[in-house]
Amino acid sequence: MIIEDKIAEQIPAWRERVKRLVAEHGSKKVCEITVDQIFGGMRGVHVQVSDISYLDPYRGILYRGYTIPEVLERLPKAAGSEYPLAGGLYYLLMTGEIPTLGQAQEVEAEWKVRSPVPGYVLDMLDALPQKTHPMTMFSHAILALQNESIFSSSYSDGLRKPEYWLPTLQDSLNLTAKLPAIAAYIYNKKYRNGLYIAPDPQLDWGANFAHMIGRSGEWQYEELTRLFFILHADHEGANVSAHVSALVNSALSDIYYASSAAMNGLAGPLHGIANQECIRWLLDLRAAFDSFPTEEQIRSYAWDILNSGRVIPGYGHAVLRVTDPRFTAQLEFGRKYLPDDELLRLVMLVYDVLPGVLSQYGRVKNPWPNVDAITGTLQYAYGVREPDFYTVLFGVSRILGLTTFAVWSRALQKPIERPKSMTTSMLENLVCEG
Ligand code: HAX
Repeated sequence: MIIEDKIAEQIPAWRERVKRLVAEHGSKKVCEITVDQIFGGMRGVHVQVSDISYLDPYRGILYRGYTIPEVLERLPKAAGSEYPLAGGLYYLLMTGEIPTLGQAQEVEAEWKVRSPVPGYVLDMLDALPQKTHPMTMFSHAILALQNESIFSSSYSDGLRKPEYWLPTLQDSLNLTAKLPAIAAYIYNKKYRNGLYIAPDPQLDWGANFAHMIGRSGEWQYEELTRLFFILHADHEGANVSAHVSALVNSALSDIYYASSAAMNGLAGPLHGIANQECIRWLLDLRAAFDSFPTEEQIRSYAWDILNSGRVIPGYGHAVLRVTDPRFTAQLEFGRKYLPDDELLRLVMLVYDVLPGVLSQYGRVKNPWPNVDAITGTLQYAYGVREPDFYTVLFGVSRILGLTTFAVWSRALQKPIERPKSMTTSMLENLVCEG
């Protein structure tokens, strides 16, 4: 398998590089930590090393050093499509190299073989109450697959540490292969009376999701799905879902445990669920006025929200200090295919108005839109009008990055994470002594 061969080839040099860095510079300080940071969500504290992706405050996410426009341009495309194959992206994340079309297709072919979802997972989903949130269903489905973990069974059989990464890669391929079908099953069960559509072996990973929710042949929606899955795949190693996944993995829990836990973090309104909050916010904004709102009306609507102490979803970011390039990529898609869509026009008008309001508000460090400010609008325009579901799509994509990180953590034999906590009195005493 090409990804496995490539990683095996790269491991000795990486192990040597990390070993040398730690041996020669192990006691060097990377950053100081202040009381502010301890109480302030550890902002800016470097706690993780990830070579899979890096979030640059001004260039946005870099997958293996490539910006979003570079990734969209350089990765091999599905036949007749403007957007990359997710298989090619997985190859890039895993190996750091831009694949050929053949290599991207090989990953897609691996996924097809591994894609069938066991019946017990579907039965388990069927047994959940209908009102269960799609993210809860998604997390359950991933966890239900845990009994299939090759890493866990190999570990029990005495797997050696240098080989931990191999079954982790197998688990990663097995899990990621099934994600579009799991997501489609959840969508159909919840919103389409349990409609079942088998995957189409002719279609790629991204387009197959579109097909399985009944969008067969809807070319633009297939394109949107491909774009969506590329844009959400990773956001460096220390955001909530990435950090949760890394932490759980560090205990040598397998990919299924770690990914399910990560999805529980992604389900928070300050993280992935923001995409469902955004579309609701936009629909509420539209509904608040009889006709399409003016700039002045949007401004006053936004101030009312801020003055009542609520956040405006889709704006702001802990790291980014510019418009999120993932927002821009989707805006370009919308401008091209949905120029007359009313909600998209509203997204654009809000984009004209809100950064000014948030800057004037003064507290927000980044007044620009993040990825979530538009994702729901595009889904909505193509008839996927169930906001609760949007974060599942985010999760399908994000697990590509999380599993890559896990494979490399095992390859580099990272230890269990165990930082240290302290009491408030200890901190008070320490500050007084200082
Ligand atoms: N609306 C209102 N207030 C906001 C705001 C927004 N969009 N963004 C930040 N603020 C407020 C913060 O709540 C904070 O207020 P307090 O001083 O009362 O604590 C203050 O401005 C400073 O915050 P910050 O340093 O600029 O931002 P944080 O790093 O603390 O938070 C968030 C980053 C993304 C959580 C924040 O901007 C936010 O809540 N945005 C809206 C929700 C959202 O879009 N989340 C999705 C982010 C992308 C993501 O992870 N997707 O999965």
